[in-house]
Amino acid sequence: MTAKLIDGKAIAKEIQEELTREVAELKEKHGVVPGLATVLVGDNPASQTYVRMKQKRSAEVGIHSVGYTLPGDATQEEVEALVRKLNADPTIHGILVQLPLPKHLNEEAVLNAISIEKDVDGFHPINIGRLAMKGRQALFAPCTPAGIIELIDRTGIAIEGKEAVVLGRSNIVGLPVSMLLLKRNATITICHSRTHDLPAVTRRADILVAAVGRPLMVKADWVKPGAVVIDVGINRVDDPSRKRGYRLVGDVDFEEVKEVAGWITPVPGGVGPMTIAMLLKNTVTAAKRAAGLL
Ligand code: NAP
Ligand code: L37
Repeated sequence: MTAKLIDGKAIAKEIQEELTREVAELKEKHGVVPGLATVLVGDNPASQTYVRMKQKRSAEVGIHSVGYTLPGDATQEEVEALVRKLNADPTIHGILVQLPLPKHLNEEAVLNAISIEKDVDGFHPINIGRLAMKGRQALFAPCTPAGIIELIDRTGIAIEGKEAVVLGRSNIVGLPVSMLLLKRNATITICHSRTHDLPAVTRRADILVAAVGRPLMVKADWVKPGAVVIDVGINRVDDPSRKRGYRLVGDVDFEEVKEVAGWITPVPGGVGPMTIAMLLKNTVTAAKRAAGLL
């Protein structure tokens, strides 16, 4: 292996330790306990796992966490009523509605209902709009994209002036991570399912972010020697030898690409844990703002 490993699990742990100290101090000095409400609609197994992990990590750092689960056939009005209730609850500083929502619900209207001061997922249209515009500050950056930037920063890799190629343009990863990289003065290329000759485009990247949801798609000859490769993909592939019957693989063929890249994130243990760490960080920020401490 020539690439150095970017250990997302270890970096996330470091952030959680910082937050644990900060939360203890907030409580001691100001009597403030950050509160996070998670809202899960339906029974998507991956979403259930992530929400459970978010609640567990919240509790570990001292965040008061309250989980709401609504049935898969919940109505638009029921979901929005819950959001409005949480908007009005002073013990809750952050509201996370886990996506995707069941098909019959209007995601845009639900996200729009979240108070922007409590939008710790950063998906409210005002927060996304500010993220996209020059000279504006979003109150929160979306967790996975923010986690990617934090991973790069904490590894000591410069972003400014670099060629960054993002594979994927989704609302939750590809698009917002592109906007964050642009804000940090990288030169951005965004690829998607209609891009011609993907390997030729990705080979230009100094920083390559893969967020497509296609197991092991990025091969060694897609990568410029020495590039920083960030693998966002979390794909379950059948594996009867595992207790749970599947294993997780990224969008990058790690075994091949690690021989070419300069830096690489693993799956699991890369971007995933950072998504949760940034949610906790955003929740603490929300609580500090609500208490007038920021
Ligand atoms: P998504 O909404 O399905 O978007 C996938 C994007 O990839 C789309 O822009 C799509 O293009 C593009 N794409 C799909 N197949 C392609 C192909 N063959 N060639 C080129 N582009 C292609 O997915 P997402 O929500 O962004 O998630 C992407 C991956 O990241 C998934 O594996 C997901 O599980 C994972 N994820 C991880 C975390 C984490 O914390 N680590 C968080 C969120 C998501 P079009 O726009 O043209 O359709
Ligand atoms: N903030 N994140 C936010 N809001 C949403 O609406 N859907 C969504 C979202 N996505 C999300 O939570 N993704 C996610 C993905 C992976 C992890 C956490 C969150 C994660 O921690 N993955 C571990 C492995 C977990 C496992 O064993 O299943 C990892 O090491 O990658």
